[in-house]
Amino acid sequence: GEAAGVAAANKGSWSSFLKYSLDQSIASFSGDLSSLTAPPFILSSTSLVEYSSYWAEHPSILVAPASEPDPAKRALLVLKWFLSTLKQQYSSRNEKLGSEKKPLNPFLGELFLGKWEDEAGTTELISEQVSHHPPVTAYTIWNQKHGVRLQGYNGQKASFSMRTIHVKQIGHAIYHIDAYNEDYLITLPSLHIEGLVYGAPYVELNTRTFIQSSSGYTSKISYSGKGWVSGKKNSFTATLYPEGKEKDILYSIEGQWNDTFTIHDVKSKTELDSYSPKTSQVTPLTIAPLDQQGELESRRAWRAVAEAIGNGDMETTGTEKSKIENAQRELRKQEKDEGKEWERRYFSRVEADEMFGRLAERVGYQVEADKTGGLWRWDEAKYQAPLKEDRKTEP
Ligand code: CLR
Repeated sequence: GEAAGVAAANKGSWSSFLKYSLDQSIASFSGDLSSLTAPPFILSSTSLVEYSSYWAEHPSILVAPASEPDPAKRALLVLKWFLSTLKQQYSSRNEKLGSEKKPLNPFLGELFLGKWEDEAGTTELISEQVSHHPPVTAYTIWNQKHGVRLQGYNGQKASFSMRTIHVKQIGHAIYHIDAYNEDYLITLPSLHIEGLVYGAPYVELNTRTFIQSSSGYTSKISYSGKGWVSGKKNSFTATLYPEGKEKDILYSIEGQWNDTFTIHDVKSKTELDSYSPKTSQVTPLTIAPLDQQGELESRRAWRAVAEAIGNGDMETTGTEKSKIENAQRELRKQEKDEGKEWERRYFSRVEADEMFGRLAERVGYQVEADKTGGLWRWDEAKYQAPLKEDRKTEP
């Protein structure tokens, strides 16, 4: 029947996609995932600039550390929040759409703005594409009531092996609590795409990441596909210890980041808490209606493309995409002629600051600013400044 036909067609596309990907890897693939040609049914109508919102779909878990007076427990709450975001970050598309998808490649200056309103008060999001070649997204998420701000940026570097796409994330996040003037440096996991040969790609995390606090605590999270403890996918183990004393573990967390994990107090050998991202409620993000969005806002800018993808109309998808790409090319040409550079709306390049440098050194984190067009930070002054006449980007 029709379904079998579709399946066969998909299989065809998959094998040619795989073959193409492998050819590319052999013929010096640049590592830029946006240059990958994926089969139509794997295209998402969501731009990568939207993915920053995965950091805060549980606002009350994000702000919880701000009301904890004990610094070690505070660091534990930051770790718990980080772990609670992983399911949203890495397996939500899989669950909602049936497989991992290839996001739209954001244009330079593309914005995604929104807020979450719930029992935690108002939590706000600004996400901006700060580089196109290579693609880099910067974001900040803050809650004024609780005095918490997250900011970060990331790009990806990809490579192929026989059946897998390996993705290294370049960038980091910083979580700040006003009340304690405390910073947490968060490093990002590497990942790979599994299930490609079955035409059902999904993300698996690997390697390890760190959360280093300015108050002197380190969290180390180790990811393993099929856990060595449980044999289940999406497994991890995490330990929290005073910096420099890796053997002196205070708390440990283990389980699956897309299922259940448990938190232990190692000294007293007690289970403190367990958490299941499956049963915890996410707060939906509110964004402005399309007609009230600025021209640089993602959903408005990509509207025609998203509609065409939704209709499975690849020809219109192509022409509408080209319109955006050509306009961008024209802009870059103009800037070049005028010897100017596109001014980022909310973020600026900085030299590494002292606090950040110290935290990075603690966990052996290397800033690869050359691979992300710079080290990007939220620019409060830009945020406060009135909009320029020619940049009516917001409602
Ligand atoms: C972006 C930053 C987020 C976490 C995150 C989750 C999934 C990643 C995505 C990042 C980058 C783009 C990504 C995606 C999974 C698949 C997709 C690597 C790191 C690539 C471009 C799609 C390749 C096409 C296959 C599905 C065939 O905080």
